[in-house]
Amino acid sequence: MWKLKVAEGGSPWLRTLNNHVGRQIWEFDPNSGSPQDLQEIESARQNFHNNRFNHKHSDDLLMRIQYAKENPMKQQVLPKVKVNDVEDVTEETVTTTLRRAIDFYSTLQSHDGHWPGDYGGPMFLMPGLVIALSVTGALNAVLTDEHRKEMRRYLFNHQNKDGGWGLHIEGPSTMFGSVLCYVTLRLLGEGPNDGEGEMEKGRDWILEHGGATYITSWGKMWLSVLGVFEWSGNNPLPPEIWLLPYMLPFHPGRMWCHCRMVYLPMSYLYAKRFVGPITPTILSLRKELFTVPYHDIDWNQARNLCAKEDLYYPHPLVQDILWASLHKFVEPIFMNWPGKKLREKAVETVMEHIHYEDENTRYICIGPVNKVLNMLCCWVEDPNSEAFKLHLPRIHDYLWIAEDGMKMQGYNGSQLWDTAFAAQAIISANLIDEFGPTLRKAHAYIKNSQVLEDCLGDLSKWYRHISKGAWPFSTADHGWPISDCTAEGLKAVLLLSKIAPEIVGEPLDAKRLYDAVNVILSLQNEDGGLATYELTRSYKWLEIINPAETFGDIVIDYTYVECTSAAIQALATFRKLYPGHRREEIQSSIEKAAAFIEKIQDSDGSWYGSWGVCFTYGTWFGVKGLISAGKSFSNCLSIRKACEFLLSKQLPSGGWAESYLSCQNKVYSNLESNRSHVVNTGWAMLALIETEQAKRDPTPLHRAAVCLINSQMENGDFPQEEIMGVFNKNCMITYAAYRNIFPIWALGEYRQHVLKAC
Ligand code: LAN
Repeated sequence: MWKLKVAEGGSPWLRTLNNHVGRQIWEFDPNSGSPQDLQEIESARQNFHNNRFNHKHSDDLLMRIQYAKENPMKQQVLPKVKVNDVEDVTEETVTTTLRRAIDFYSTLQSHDGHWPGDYGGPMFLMPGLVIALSVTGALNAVLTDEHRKEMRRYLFNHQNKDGGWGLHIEGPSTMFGSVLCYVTLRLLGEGPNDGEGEMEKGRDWILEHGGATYITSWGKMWLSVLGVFEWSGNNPLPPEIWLLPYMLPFHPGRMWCHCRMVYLPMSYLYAKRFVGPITPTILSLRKELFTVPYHDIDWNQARNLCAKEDLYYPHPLVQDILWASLHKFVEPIFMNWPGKKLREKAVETVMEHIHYEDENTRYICIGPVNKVLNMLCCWVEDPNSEAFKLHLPRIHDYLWIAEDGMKMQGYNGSQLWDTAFAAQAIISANLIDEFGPTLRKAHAYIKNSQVLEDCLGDLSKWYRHISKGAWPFSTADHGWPISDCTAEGLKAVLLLSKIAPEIVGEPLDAKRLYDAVNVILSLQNEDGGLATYELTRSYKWLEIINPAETFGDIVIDYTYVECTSAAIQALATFRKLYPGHRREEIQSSIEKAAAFIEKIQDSDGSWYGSWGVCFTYGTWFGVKGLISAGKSFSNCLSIRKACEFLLSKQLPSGGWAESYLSCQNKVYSNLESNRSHVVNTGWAMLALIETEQAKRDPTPLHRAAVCLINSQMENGDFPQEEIMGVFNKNCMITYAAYRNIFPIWALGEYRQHVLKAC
């Protein structure tokens, strides 16, 4: 049976700062699992498969099955509450719902205090891993038969009815998703005509849409590495860009860290024109993926082809001119003497940056894309290198298994983020005595995950911001500091510090709080807003050189309502407890941030959320930021407009439900069928409660509460509905913990601030 292991090492090649706190790894143990366990898992898999076209999101059941055995509920499960209308919503019904919800959610907490969970969603990540491992010959050594079987299960489960695969689990078929998933299945041992026609259907989709020459630029790069595409069919990624002076606005050091970190190893592979071994499978793929014989393909034309299904951010003409000139005139210089000398130097510099990133993240790397690219580069540099060996065990940090199969996640988890939210949600319910032990463990996790040191060496040489005092999104070993993770981490520890230490443990040292405040202040931009990991270092117009057709807004680190609001909330909470520390700076930072938030509000009263779906998420942050800055419904027009906006979107059922299409199209869209979604309902409720809606008219809140109470399942869990996370405007990502956190948080606030106040 598959077993989730938390906070364990197990390989001499693993490095850690804190005994692997937060690390989550799945291992297959053929000898464990009673026949009943195995039967339960098997039926979960069957159910998923049977309903896969209606319910595309898995329910994270393997973890739930395991944890139900390991951490049984302490109390007898209270009977489920059912309310027929707003009259039935009493303090008692809400309290019972909350008890059931937190009791259940506590059983999902692991011994190190965090809540493990699925962070899958995107479909283009596992292909990178499988391609990188294939070309290095390590595939079968790193991934067991069971891993590969579960990966195939996942890919088949997420094949769309039309035969193709999407960019993410809920998306329509794209060339990027289809070609990469098809190729991955082939590398995992599936024959071109195996199964019951699935492979054939996949191939048909690809060929009917023009064949693999129409894949996006990232796909072209992967296929070139694998040997089923020519490097001359790629637009140039010259590593020499790293040698240019930082002064230039397009210097990679000024780009968004994710963009910089992904194009860094890509430029190495491009410069080397690295191609893996040409095996019979590769030769066969060259026949399977294209509409014309491989040797007749016009590679120069292929550089700019892209299927219309994939085109979210079409290249502007200037970009195509730029790539064409680099391709025709500049590349030949670097490929031949004496330009070649400069290329060698550039490649060396790029490799230094790769090693720096690997070392400073203990080989986890900032994300799943640069993780596998860096690993491949280390192998290309030296197949016997220590660096490559250090990379291998960290692959497992990215893999997750649920009833839909094994997936590669968008990060090495969302540990800190979920734990910081969960702690705030549970505190809001004000049932501290009952759930003290849960909060104590969560507190420990948050304290253990703060980043205590800056990265090594001269930070500016490596284009790194300070990290000391920050919180990461996942684990301290990952270690990249993030503005709003720091803010949410700080908020959580500050709230916990107000509870008796006998219950929740000792509070964090003030010095460490000051460090966190320092990080937040250091991340505020001139315009008052905060971006994700660093300051905004260049201009919006740089987006014209974004070569990734499927992603929007990736070139620089933009300012976001979420990050800015979280910073205000954290600073305002801190100020109440430590009024003397950096008083004026904090005051002016909050004012500037609040002004920024007001400025970026849409005219309809909403805020666009970039990292959650979408206007309900952004508006929750917008409102909460302004209120934390001291504004209120009566003195702030922005807040009044926001309320009006949210109320106008409430569904007849009493809930809210936003579709991922809101993110792509930047227009509020309900989910089909007008059902409500527990997570959107939670966000909208939280925002409205914040504005003291209860004093004006509590009915919308009562109706929303009915909706959440009735959604709760028999065991206290909440249902997993549509995917609720997003990045780069167009790609969805799973936040498996949100289904528990936000109903708890919203009902908790509702109980305290609506029912008790009414
Ligand atoms: C994340 C995850 C966390 C997220 C929040 C902290 C929630 C957000 O408020 C700020 C942005 C941030 C840090 C974020 C940015 C984009 C990430 C890193 C991700 C969504 C996780 C995966 C994604 C990354 C870019 C995926 C890899 C794909 C590429 C296009 C490089």
